[in-house]
Amino acid sequence: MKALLVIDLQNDFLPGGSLAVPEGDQIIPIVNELMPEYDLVVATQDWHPADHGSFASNHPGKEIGETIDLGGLEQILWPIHCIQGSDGAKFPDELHTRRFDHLIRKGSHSQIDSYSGFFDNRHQKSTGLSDLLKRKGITEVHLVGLATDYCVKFTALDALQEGFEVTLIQDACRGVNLSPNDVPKTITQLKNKGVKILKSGDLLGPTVALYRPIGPEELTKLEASNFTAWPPRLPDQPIFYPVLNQAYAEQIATEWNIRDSGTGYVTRFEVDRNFLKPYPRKIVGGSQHEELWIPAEDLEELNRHLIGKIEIINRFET
Ligand code: VGL
Ligand code: ZN
Repeated sequence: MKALLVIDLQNDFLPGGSLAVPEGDQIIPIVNELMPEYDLVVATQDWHPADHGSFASNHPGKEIGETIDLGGLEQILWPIHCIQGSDGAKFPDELHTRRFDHLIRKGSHSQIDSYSGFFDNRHQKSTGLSDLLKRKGITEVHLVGLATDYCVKFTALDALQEGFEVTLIQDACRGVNLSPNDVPKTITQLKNKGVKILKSGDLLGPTVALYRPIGPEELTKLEASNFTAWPPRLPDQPIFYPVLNQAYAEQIATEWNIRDSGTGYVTRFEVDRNFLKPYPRKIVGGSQHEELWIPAEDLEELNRHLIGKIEIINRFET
């Protein structure tokens, strides 16, 4: 079983934030696309009290970027960031946070920093992440988020030590680069320790499986195309909404199609992933409810990008 660990993808680390990681915002759509592929998604959140020892402003006379001794450990001083409950500590609106199964907060003790999602920097207090993953049967973790050269790096190292197979998804991470080559150095160091370095394209297949609930009338039209094309939308249906989860399609088929026509069917079809990239994905209702919004006028183009036939995978009746 595989888990995706989404590290510190918080407003303060994004462009415009107090500790902005260059291009940090560019990873958000990639993380959104990756999350549905995993058995478990765990997010970490840097979560500091106002008097945190990693803030330069809490050490009069010290500057951001300087190093001090904090309780016997070397500590880099940062701008004020990710204060508990602040907007800067929140996740950006575009991130599909309803895909998170668990949230781990770290850095809450004022006298010790916590870069890793597993342990504080002294390696004394556990966040519970390792036990949680093991309890869920996870043997492999994939890492995305911010920042490559700090929190992602130390989370990866602890994950190895905890016995997980570890992969870093390079295009879904960005680093601070306090010194110009910190990110490439981090990547080399992690690779040498046994972390696999991949790109999101290596993990996301060439197609996306989509699901759509239908009633008997639409089934007849699908049959007429030998299950190779979606019929044109009606004038009052400006958008075609396939969904990304089988469970959600089944719920709609039972709640709506049965009520309207006595029978509901669930279809599954595969579409070229690149073709779907520009269309917005919307999370509606609960965490299972991810829809793709395709304008009716693009439906023929969608039909040209179907890979294989439209299948009927389920039938529901009253
Ligand atoms: C981080 C610096 C300070 C990180 C957190 O998320 O990488 N970096 N606090
Ligand atoms: Zn921090």
